[in-house]
Parts: sequence; structure tokens; C-alpha cells
Amino acid sequence: MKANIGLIGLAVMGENLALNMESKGFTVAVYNRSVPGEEGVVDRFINGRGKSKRFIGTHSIEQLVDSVKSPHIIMMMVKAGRPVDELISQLLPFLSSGDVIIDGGNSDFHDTERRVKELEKKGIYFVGTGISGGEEGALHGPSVMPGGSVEAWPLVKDILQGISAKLDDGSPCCEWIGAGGAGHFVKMVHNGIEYGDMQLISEAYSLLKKRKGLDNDAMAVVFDEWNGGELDSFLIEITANILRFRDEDGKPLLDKILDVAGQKGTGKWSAIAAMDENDPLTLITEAVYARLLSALYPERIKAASLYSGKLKVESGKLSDNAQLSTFNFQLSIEDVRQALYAAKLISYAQGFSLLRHASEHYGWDLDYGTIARIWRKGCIIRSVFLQKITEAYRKDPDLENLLFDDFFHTKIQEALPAWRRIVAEGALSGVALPAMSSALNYFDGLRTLYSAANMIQAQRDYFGAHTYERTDRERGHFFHTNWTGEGGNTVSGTYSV
Ligand code: NBP
Repeated sequence: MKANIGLIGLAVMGENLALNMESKGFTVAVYNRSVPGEEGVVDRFINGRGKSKRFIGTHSIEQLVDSVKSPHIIMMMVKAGRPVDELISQLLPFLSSGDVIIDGGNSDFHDTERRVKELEKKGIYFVGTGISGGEEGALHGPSVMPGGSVEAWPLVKDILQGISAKLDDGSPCCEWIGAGGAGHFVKMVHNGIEYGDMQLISEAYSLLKKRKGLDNDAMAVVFDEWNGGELDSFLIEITANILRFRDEDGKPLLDKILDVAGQKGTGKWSAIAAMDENDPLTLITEAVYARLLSALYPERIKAASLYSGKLKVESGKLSDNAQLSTFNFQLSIEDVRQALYAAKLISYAQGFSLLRHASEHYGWDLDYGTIARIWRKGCIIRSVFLQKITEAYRKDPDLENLLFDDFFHTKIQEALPAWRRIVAEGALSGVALPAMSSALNYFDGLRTLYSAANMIQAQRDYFGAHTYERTDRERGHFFHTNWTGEGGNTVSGTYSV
């Protein structure tokens, strides 16, 4: 019997996805490169978790392709980057026109754009699909974001939708995203939003711990309560579990974990993509910077010893370098929740703004409401709140910014006073709140009609004859002033970076 699909890469994601596929009735041929002379990964899997199930273990790429029905569908779940290109080269001699390669790893969407074009020229369809949900999602139902060669969609739809998470109405958390690298782009933004959500939660934790003086168990109760309301989400839920978790000695494990955050790059890619699209993705970018700052560990130790002053109040004013050593028992937990929620609204507004700009740039025709829908189950950023985004785009598919939707408008207005108090509290007490405060700055910047950018334009024209537009003339007409009386009338070439 031939398999429905061949899967390459039996690490944590591949192994669990293979089991998920098999449990949905698909026969799966599996392959993993092996060190010669050792019991291979494939045999270990076939004799272990895959025992007595519909798997075909294979030990070469040729054998893998040969074990799969035609048109061959081969999925790779390997490390992104060079391994993907190497595997494609190894697969090509055994594939024929109309076959499909799926890359389910976290590939850079630029690579996926390139691979789709290169493979389509050879008659092979290429699908770059984001898969979110980690190990558990891979096994029980992830959120799946496929894009690439649209001709491949009817061939892979049953398998990818079959293994995906399902909403309560039974609809799959997997829909066709768009051409080229659209699937991997959307997954990248998903991961960027994940960075933002995690940073915001860590800032709320920081306030509750350092300013409110709550211990881990008390904070777990707070996060549990939050999870019962509009913040209901996977990340809030696991935060409560993490806060309660005890090490072998009975003490909270969290307190023993070094505060140096790692990253694998998708947050950074989101920030770079936003720069490329001229899109102010400030919160996610701050979240990436916060991880980078946390990693400057030796410098942080030095800075802490240099600048950790006690709070001094002199004639009613806080001194510089103040670090409050006392708790602010007046600090309202509800204010922290509101600030977290408002900043989260900004983060999603920014993330979807980036999707909109990239969709226009690359011609992907993204369906934002559907993207929010397939993130509602299976993935790391799953939350009740995503339903509001789907509703916003159902009402107006051309919405320029989620902040213009009634729901977002109302919620931001409600949360604003608390959000401002919390950001001020952080600034006055020396508790870093980069994501909450950058979100507030974005919001204030966006809603300010007469900003300070006129000064920047004047300066640019003063020193570089870069020209400016005027408020008393129509847009699109550019003027230059001889500010010093010494410059000429020649203006700088107009180009935008
Ligand atoms: P890893 O990202 O750790 O990749 C390990 C797999 O890649 C192994 O099967 C390994 O084979 C294979 N591999 C490597 Br490394 N180089 C190879 C090469 N040159 N040729 C063939 N195979 C090669 O595994 P993972 O954590 O399961 O993730 C798989 C993909 O899914 C990645 O792109 C990851 O970013 C993405 N992803 C991961 C998660 C997660 O939670 N872990 C979530 C969502 C997406 P070997 O056994 O011979 O070394």
C-alpha cells in the first residue's frame, strides 16, 4: 500500500505531525537522515510511538518518494534555511510534474517566494506553510497557514485541514492564505504577535511583583481571573500555571530561571519586514529589543550596581535614578489588566496593519478575518479576543487600522486612563515597561493631528534642501526655502527610503 504523504524530519514537530496525520486516517511514509551505523531515527519511531500504525519507514529519499501515491506529496519538517534547499535538491530527481513539496518549518518568507518560483518553473508545486502550536499542537491540532502554488491546494487541503485544530463549530484552523510566501509571512507575523503578547504579560508580572508586592501564588490567582474574562488566552493560562509550578525543593521554579530571553528570529524578521513595508510595528519591535536587552547580562549587572539608587523624594519631586524599594499598595490590579489589554489591542492593530501593507505590496489578497479565525485555536496566540478581529474585518474588509473599528475604539477609550497611570507608574518607579509604553506612544502619535514632524521637515530642508509640503497648499506640491540666505534654489533629488 502506498502512503498519502511522505514526511521528512522526525524531530519534535515532524514526529507529532506524523502521528496526528495517521490518527486522521492517512498513511504516512516517514524519513529522517541518519548517522550510518547507528539505529536510525526512523527505526526508533517505527518501533516506538509509530508501532502498529499506518506508517511506512523509509531510509532514503528515493524510497520515501517511491512509497507515496502519485501525485507525490512530500512534507518537510526540518530546520529552516539551508537544510530546506538541500532537501529540495535531493528530492527533485525523484519527483515529476504535478508533485507537491510542502515546507512546514519556520522558513523566511523571502526564501519561500524564491522556492515557489524556482519549483513552479520545473513543474513542481511548492507550499510554504506556517504551523503553530508547538509539540502539543502538532499532535492534537495546530493552526496551519499554507501559501504558495495555489494549484497544490486541492491536493493538500484534506490532509492539512484534517490535522488542524477545529473551532467549536467544527471549522478547521487552516485555510489557504495566498500566493508565494504569504503563508510563511502570516506565520512570521503570528510569531511577532506572540513576542508582543509574551512581553506584555511579563511587564504585567513585573508590576504585580515589584510594585504591588504579590507573591507567585497570588499572581497566579490574578492571571487565572484575567483568563476568565476578555484576556482569555493560552498565554495567560500558562502564565498562571508557570507561577504555581514548584521545583523539586518545593520552591517556585520561575524564581530560579535566569532572566535572559532567547529567540529564534521570527520576531526580528517581523520587525525587519515592518521596516521594509514602512510600517510602524513598534510594540513587536520593542518586544524583540527587550529580549536583546535581557541578553546583555554582564552589562546589566554592571548597570544595576551603578544605577540602583533608592527613591529619594526631595521637595515633592522624585530624584533621578530612582528605584522604588517600597511597594505601591495603591497600585490597582485592574489598572494593570487594562494597560495590558489596551497595549494588546495596539499590538494586534499593528500586526494586521503590517499584513495589510505586505498583502498590497506582494499582491497576496490576504483575508484578515479568516487569518484571525484560524488563529483562534491550536496556536500559541489563541484567544477569545481574535473573534473581535474577525468580526471587525467581516464588517469592513478594507479597514485601514483595527483601531477604527467600534469595538477597538470603545475598549481603548475605556482603558486609556488606567493605561496612562500604569505607564506613568513604570516611569516614576523605574520599572521598565517597553511594550506598554511604546504602544501608548504609538497611540498618541497616531491620534495627534498636528505632530512635530513639521520640525523634522524644516530641518531636512534647512540642511539638505529636501523640500517640504505646506499646510496652506495641496498635498503633493513641494517647496524649498533658502533658510540662511546663502543656499541656492537647487533642491535635493526626491526619493524615499
Ligand atoms: P528542528 O528545527 O530542531 O530541526 C530538526 C530536524 O531537521 C531533524 O529532523 C533534523 O535531522 C533535520 N535536519 C537538519 Br537540523 N538539517 C538537515 C539537513 N541538512 N537535511 C535533512 N534534515 C535535516 O526541529 P523541530 O523543532 O521539530 O522543528 C521543525 C521545523 O518546524 C523548524 O523549521 C521549526 O522552526 C518549525 N517549528 C517548530 C516549532 C516548535 O515548537 N519546535 C513550532 C512551529 C514550527 P537530524 O535528526 O538528522 O538532525
